[in-house]
Amino acid sequence: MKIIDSHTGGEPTRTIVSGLDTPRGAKATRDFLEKEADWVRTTLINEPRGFDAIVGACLCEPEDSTCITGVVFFNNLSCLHSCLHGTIGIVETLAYLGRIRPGEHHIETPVGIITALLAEDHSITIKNIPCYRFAEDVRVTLPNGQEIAGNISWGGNWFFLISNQGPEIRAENIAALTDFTRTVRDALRIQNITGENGAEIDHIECFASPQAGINANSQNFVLCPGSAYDRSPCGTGTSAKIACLAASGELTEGETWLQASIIGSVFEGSFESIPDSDKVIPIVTGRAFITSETTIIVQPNDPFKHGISSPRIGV
Ligand code: PYC
Repeated sequence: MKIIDSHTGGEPTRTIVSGLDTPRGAKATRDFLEKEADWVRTTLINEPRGFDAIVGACLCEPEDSTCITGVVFFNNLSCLHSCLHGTIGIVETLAYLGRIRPGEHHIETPVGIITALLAEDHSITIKNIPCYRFAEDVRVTLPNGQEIAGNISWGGNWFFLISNQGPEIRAENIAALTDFTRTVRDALRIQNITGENGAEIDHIECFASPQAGINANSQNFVLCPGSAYDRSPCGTGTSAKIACLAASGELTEGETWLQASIIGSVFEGSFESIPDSDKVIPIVTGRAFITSETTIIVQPNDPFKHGISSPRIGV
Protein backbone atom coordinates (compact mmCIF):
# COMPACT_ATOMS: atom_id res chain seq x y z
CA MET A 1 0.00 0.00 0.00
CA LYS A 2 1.35 3.47 -0.91
CA ILE A 3 0.43 6.53 1.09
CA ILE A 4 1.06 10.25 0.78
CA ASP A 5 1.07 12.41 3.89
CA SER A 6 0.09 16.06 3.89
CA HIS A 7 -0.94 18.62 6.45
CA THR A 8 -3.62 21.28 6.27
CA GLY A 9 -3.06 24.10 8.74
CA GLY A 10 -0.96 21.69 10.80
CA GLU A 11 -3.50 18.83 10.83
CA PRO A 12 -2.21 15.67 9.11
CA THR A 13 -3.95 13.67 6.38
CA ARG A 14 -2.64 10.26 5.32
CA THR A 15 -4.03 9.33 1.89
CA ILE A 16 -3.94 5.80 0.49
CA VAL A 17 -3.02 6.34 -3.16
CA SER A 18 -2.60 2.72 -4.34
CA GLY A 19 -2.48 -0.89 -3.27
CA LEU A 20 -5.89 -1.32 -1.61
CA ASP A 21 -8.94 -2.73 -3.42
CA THR A 22 -12.14 -0.99 -2.36
CA PRO A 23 -15.78 -1.30 -3.46
CA ARG A 24 -17.37 1.30 -5.77
CA GLY A 25 -18.92 4.24 -3.91
CA ALA A 26 -18.04 6.12 -0.72
CA LYS A 27 -20.87 4.55 1.34
CA ALA A 28 -19.95 1.01 0.28
CA THR A 29 -16.29 1.76 1.03
CA ARG A 30 -17.18 3.01 4.52
CA ASP A 31 -19.12 -0.24 5.15
CA PHE A 32 -16.16 -2.26 3.84
CA LEU A 33 -13.70 -0.44 6.12
CA GLU A 34 -15.98 -0.70 9.15
CA LYS A 35 -17.07 -4.32 8.75
CA GLU A 36 -14.25 -6.07 6.88
CA ALA A 37 -11.08 -4.02 6.86
CA ASP A 38 -10.66 -2.11 10.12
CA TRP A 39 -7.02 -3.27 10.01
CA VAL A 40 -6.42 -0.59 7.34
CA ARG A 41 -7.35 2.13 9.83
CA THR A 42 -5.42 0.68 12.76
CA THR A 43 -2.35 -0.05 10.59
CA LEU A 44 -2.15 3.49 9.23
CA ILE A 45 -3.19 5.50 12.29
CA ASN A 46 -2.03 3.63 15.37
CA GLU A 47 1.56 3.50 16.57
CA PRO A 48 4.17 2.50 15.50
CA ARG A 49 3.36 3.99 12.07
CA GLY A 50 1.00 6.75 13.12
CA PHE A 51 -0.14 8.92 16.01
CA ASP A 52 -3.49 10.05 17.39
CA ALA A 53 -3.95 13.25 15.36
CA ILE A 54 -3.64 11.64 11.91
CA VAL A 55 -6.78 11.43 9.77
CA GLY A 56 -6.64 8.70 7.13
CA ALA A 57 -8.25 9.01 3.70
CA CYS A 58 -9.28 5.99 1.68
CA LEU A 59 -9.91 6.92 -1.96
CA CYS A 60 -12.35 4.81 -3.98
CA GLU A 61 -14.12 4.77 -7.33
CA PRO A 62 -17.13 7.10 -6.99
CA GLU A 63 -20.67 5.97 -7.65
CA ASP A 64 -21.49 9.41 -9.07
CA SER A 65 -19.68 9.77 -12.38
CA THR A 66 -19.36 13.57 -12.01
CA CYS A 67 -16.92 13.01 -9.12
CA ILE A 68 -13.15 12.65 -9.56
CA THR A 69 -13.00 10.29 -6.59
CA GLY A 70 -14.87 8.96 -3.61
CA VAL A 71 -13.30 9.23 -0.17
CA VAL A 72 -13.82 7.88 3.33
CA PHE A 73 -11.98 9.49 6.23
CA PHE A 74 -11.04 7.70 9.44
CA ASN A 75 -9.14 8.45 12.62
CA ASN A 76 -7.79 6.73 15.74
CA LEU A 77 -11.34 5.71 16.78
CA SER A 78 -13.44 4.96 13.68
CA CYS A 79 -14.58 6.23 10.29
CA LEU A 80 -15.67 9.89 10.23
CA HIS A 81 -18.79 11.23 8.51
CA SER A 82 -16.66 13.83 6.74
CA CYS A 83 -13.50 15.88 7.09
CA LEU A 84 -12.67 19.13 5.30
CA HIS A 85 -9.03 19.60 6.30
CA GLY A 86 -8.72 16.07 4.92
CA THR A 87 -10.58 17.02 1.72
CA ILE A 88 -8.11 19.89 1.23
CA GLY A 89 -5.33 17.35 1.88
CA ILE A 90 -6.55 14.85 -0.73
CA VAL A 91 -7.04 17.57 -3.35
CA GLU A 92 -3.42 18.71 -2.86
CA THR A 93 -2.31 15.06 -2.96
CA LEU A 94 -4.14 14.38 -6.24
CA ALA A 95 -2.59 17.56 -7.70
CA TYR A 96 0.88 16.46 -6.51
CA LEU A 97 0.35 13.12 -8.28
CA GLY A 98 -0.71 14.94 -11.47
CA ARG A 99 -4.15 13.30 -11.31
CA ILE A 100 -5.96 16.66 -11.27
CA ARG A 101 -5.24 20.21 -12.49
CA PRO A 102 -6.45 23.57 -11.17
CA GLY A 103 -10.22 23.89 -11.56
CA GLU A 104 -13.44 22.66 -9.97
CA HIS A 105 -13.73 19.03 -8.87
CA HIS A 106 -16.55 17.02 -7.27
CA ILE A 107 -15.74 14.56 -4.49
CA GLU A 108 -18.11 11.86 -3.20
CA THR A 109 -18.24 11.32 0.58
CA PRO A 110 -20.60 9.10 2.60
CA VAL A 111 -22.61 12.23 3.58
CA GLY A 112 -22.85 13.84 0.15
CA ILE A 113 -20.96 15.47 -2.70
CA ILE A 114 -18.46 18.21 -1.90
CA THR A 115 -17.03 20.61 -4.50
CA ALA A 116 -13.36 21.61 -4.37
CA LEU A 117 -11.84 24.48 -6.33
CA LEU A 118 -8.08 24.08 -6.74
CA ALA A 119 -6.62 27.50 -7.59
CA GLU A 120 -3.42 28.10 -9.59
CA ASP A 121 -1.68 29.18 -6.35
CA HIS A 122 -2.86 25.89 -4.74
CA SER A 123 -5.27 27.48 -2.29
CA ILE A 124 -8.22 25.09 -2.11
CA THR A 125 -11.81 26.19 -1.61
CA ILE A 126 -14.39 23.65 -0.51
CA LYS A 127 -18.14 24.03 -0.98
CA ASN A 128 -19.58 21.84 1.73
CA ILE A 129 -22.84 19.90 1.87
CA PRO A 130 -25.87 21.75 3.38
CA CYS A 131 -25.24 22.57 7.07
CA TYR A 132 -27.46 23.92 9.82
CA ARG A 133 -27.80 24.96 13.44
CA PHE A 134 -29.93 22.25 15.00
CA ALA A 135 -30.43 23.72 18.50
CA GLU A 136 -29.55 26.98 20.22
CA ASP A 137 -28.54 27.71 23.81
CA VAL A 138 -28.60 24.09 24.97
CA ARG A 139 -27.58 23.62 28.63
CA VAL A 140 -25.43 20.75 29.84
CA THR A 141 -24.41 20.24 33.47
CA LEU A 142 -20.87 19.04 34.24
CA PRO A 143 -20.13 16.67 37.16
CA ASN A 144 -18.88 19.67 39.24
CA GLY A 145 -22.33 21.31 38.88
CA GLN A 146 -21.16 23.92 36.35
CA GLU A 147 -23.70 24.62 33.61
CA ILE A 148 -22.34 25.10 30.09
CA ALA A 149 -24.39 26.64 27.28
CA GLY A 150 -23.82 25.78 23.64
CA ASN A 151 -25.28 25.33 20.18
CA ILE A 152 -25.67 22.02 18.38
CA SER A 153 -24.78 22.25 14.71
CA TRP A 154 -24.20 19.96 11.71
CA GLY A 155 -21.15 20.89 9.62
CA GLY A 156 -20.63 17.43 8.07
CA ASN A 157 -20.03 16.11 11.62
CA TRP A 158 -22.03 16.85 14.77
CA PHE A 159 -20.63 19.66 16.95
CA PHE A 160 -21.40 21.23 20.32
CA LEU A 161 -20.19 24.83 20.06
CA ILE A 162 -19.23 26.68 23.22
CA SER A 163 -18.28 30.38 23.36
CA ASN A 164 -16.19 32.01 26.10
CA GLN A 165 -16.53 29.21 28.67
CA GLY A 166 -13.88 26.81 29.96
CA PRO A 167 -10.09 27.29 29.89
CA GLU A 168 -8.66 30.21 27.94
CA ILE A 169 -8.02 29.26 24.29
CA ARG A 170 -4.24 29.32 24.06
CA ALA A 171 -1.74 26.61 23.13
CA GLU A 172 -0.41 26.39 26.71
CA ASN A 173 -3.88 25.17 27.76
CA ILE A 174 -4.20 22.25 25.31
CA ALA A 175 -4.22 19.65 28.12
CA ALA A 176 -6.81 21.62 30.14
CA LEU A 177 -8.93 22.23 27.04
CA THR A 178 -8.80 18.52 26.19
CA ASP A 179 -9.96 17.62 29.74
CA PHE A 180 -12.73 20.23 29.67
CA THR A 181 -14.10 19.26 26.24
CA ARG A 182 -13.96 15.54 27.07
CA THR A 183 -15.97 16.27 30.22
CA VAL A 184 -18.52 18.20 28.15
CA ARG A 185 -18.75 15.37 25.59
CA ASP A 186 -19.28 12.77 28.32
CA ALA A 187 -21.96 14.96 29.96
CA LEU A 188 -23.79 15.37 26.64
CA ARG A 189 -23.78 11.59 26.23
CA ILE A 190 -24.98 10.92 29.79
CA GLN A 191 -27.71 13.59 29.59
CA ASN A 192 -28.81 12.22 26.19
CA ILE A 193 -28.23 15.52 24.39
CA THR A 194 -27.82 14.66 20.71
CA GLY A 195 -27.95 15.91 17.16
CA GLU A 196 -30.94 15.24 14.91
CA ASN A 197 -32.50 11.75 15.17
CA GLY A 198 -30.42 10.93 18.24
CA ALA A 199 -27.08 11.36 16.44
CA GLU A 200 -24.11 11.33 18.79
CA ILE A 201 -22.32 14.68 19.19
CA ASP A 202 -18.70 13.59 18.91
CA HIS A 203 -16.93 16.90 18.22
CA ILE A 204 -16.73 19.66 20.85
CA GLU A 205 -15.62 23.12 19.75
CA CYS A 206 -14.70 26.06 22.02
CA PHE A 207 -14.41 29.63 20.73
CA ALA A 208 -12.98 32.92 21.97
CA SER A 209 -11.41 36.07 20.52
CA PRO A 210 -8.04 35.32 18.91
CA GLN A 211 -4.80 35.67 20.82
CA ALA A 212 -2.70 38.76 20.05
CA GLY A 213 -0.99 38.63 16.65
CA ILE A 214 -3.54 36.28 15.05
CA ASN A 215 -5.57 37.91 12.28
CA ALA A 216 -8.96 36.20 12.58
CA ASN A 217 -12.51 36.75 13.82
CA SER A 218 -12.22 33.94 16.32
CA GLN A 219 -9.89 31.22 17.59
CA ASN A 220 -11.06 27.70 18.37
CA PHE A 221 -10.14 24.47 20.06
CA VAL A 222 -11.72 21.34 18.57
CA LEU A 223 -11.85 17.96 20.31
CA CYS A 224 -12.23 15.15 17.77
CA PRO A 225 -13.70 11.69 18.40
CA GLY A 226 -10.78 9.65 19.73
CA SER A 227 -9.79 12.69 21.86
CA ALA A 228 -7.05 14.17 19.69
CA TYR A 229 -7.43 17.92 19.12
CA ASP A 230 -7.56 19.40 15.65
CA ARG A 231 -4.41 21.36 14.80
CA SER A 232 -6.32 23.07 11.96
CA PRO A 233 -9.43 25.24 12.52
CA CYS A 234 -11.43 22.11 11.51
CA GLY A 235 -13.30 22.53 8.23
CA THR A 236 -16.49 20.79 9.35
CA GLY A 237 -16.21 22.73 12.66
CA THR A 238 -15.82 26.02 10.77
CA SER A 239 -18.87 25.00 8.70
CA ALA A 240 -20.85 24.28 11.89
CA LYS A 241 -19.86 27.72 13.25
CA ILE A 242 -20.81 29.44 9.97
CA ALA A 243 -24.22 27.71 10.06
CA CYS A 244 -24.77 29.14 13.57
CA LEU A 245 -23.60 32.63 12.55
CA ALA A 246 -25.92 32.50 9.53
CA ALA A 247 -28.85 31.36 11.69
CA SER A 248 -28.31 34.20 14.20
CA GLY A 249 -27.76 36.81 11.46
CA GLU A 250 -24.23 37.57 12.71
CA LEU A 251 -22.79 36.67 9.28
CA THR A 252 -24.49 37.56 6.02
CA GLU A 253 -24.21 35.76 2.69
CA GLY A 254 -20.85 36.44 1.01
CA GLU A 255 -19.29 38.00 4.14
CA THR A 256 -15.95 36.48 5.22
CA TRP A 257 -15.28 34.75 8.55
CA LEU A 258 -11.64 34.05 9.47
CA GLN A 259 -11.42 31.07 11.83
CA ALA A 260 -8.10 30.46 13.59
CA SER A 261 -7.09 27.18 15.20
CA ILE A 262 -5.47 26.58 18.56
CA ILE A 263 -2.03 26.70 16.83
CA GLY A 264 -2.92 29.88 14.91
CA SER A 265 -3.53 28.43 11.41
CA VAL A 266 -6.50 30.08 9.66
CA PHE A 267 -9.34 28.99 7.35
CA GLU A 268 -11.38 31.55 5.46
CA GLY A 269 -15.13 30.86 5.55
CA SER A 270 -18.35 32.23 4.07
CA PHE A 271 -21.68 30.79 3.01
CA GLU A 272 -24.24 30.63 0.23
CA SER A 273 -27.90 30.45 1.19
CA ILE A 274 -30.21 27.76 -0.12
CA PRO A 275 -33.56 29.13 -1.36
CA ASP A 276 -36.51 28.26 0.95
CA SER A 277 -34.24 26.47 3.43
CA ASP A 278 -32.79 27.13 6.89
CA LYS A 279 -29.66 25.30 5.78
CA VAL A 280 -26.66 27.00 4.18
CA ILE A 281 -23.70 25.89 2.06
CA PRO A 282 -20.51 26.77 3.95
CA ILE A 283 -17.47 27.62 1.84
CA VAL A 284 -14.05 27.03 3.42
CA THR A 285 -10.63 27.92 1.99
CA GLY A 286 -7.28 26.58 3.16
CA ARG A 287 -4.00 25.12 1.91
CA ALA A 288 -2.27 21.78 2.30
CA PHE A 289 1.38 20.80 1.94
CA ILE A 290 2.81 17.37 1.06
CA THR A 291 5.13 15.99 3.74
CA SER A 292 6.05 12.44 2.65
CA GLU A 293 5.48 9.49 0.30
CA THR A 294 5.71 6.08 1.92
CA THR A 295 5.27 2.38 1.18
CA ILE A 296 3.50 0.60 4.03
CA ILE A 297 5.05 -2.78 4.78
CA VAL A 298 3.09 -5.34 6.83
CA GLN A 299 5.29 -8.29 7.78
CA PRO A 300 3.14 -11.35 8.68
CA ASN A 301 5.30 -12.25 11.70
CA ASP A 302 5.19 -8.73 13.19
CA PRO A 303 3.11 -8.97 16.42
CA PHE A 304 2.12 -5.29 15.92
CA LYS A 305 1.65 -5.48 12.15
CA HIS A 306 -1.79 -3.84 12.37
CA GLY A 307 -0.75 -1.23 14.93
CA ILE A 308 -0.81 -1.19 18.69
CA SER A 309 -4.44 -1.25 19.78
CA SER A 310 -3.92 0.19 23.24
CA PRO A 311 -7.27 0.72 24.92
CA ARG A 312 -8.04 4.43 25.14
CA ILE A 313 -9.67 5.59 28.32
CA GLY A 314 -12.84 7.60 27.91
CA VAL A 315 -12.57 8.29 24.17
O1 PYC B 1 -11.38 19.52 9.11
O2 PYC B 1 -13.42 18.75 9.12
C1 PYC B 1 -12.25 18.73 9.53
C2 PYC B 1 -11.87 17.73 10.54
C3 PYC B 1 -12.69 16.82 11.18
C4 PYC B 1 -11.88 16.09 12.05
C5 PYC B 1 -10.60 16.56 11.92
N1 PYC B 1 -10.62 17.56 10.99
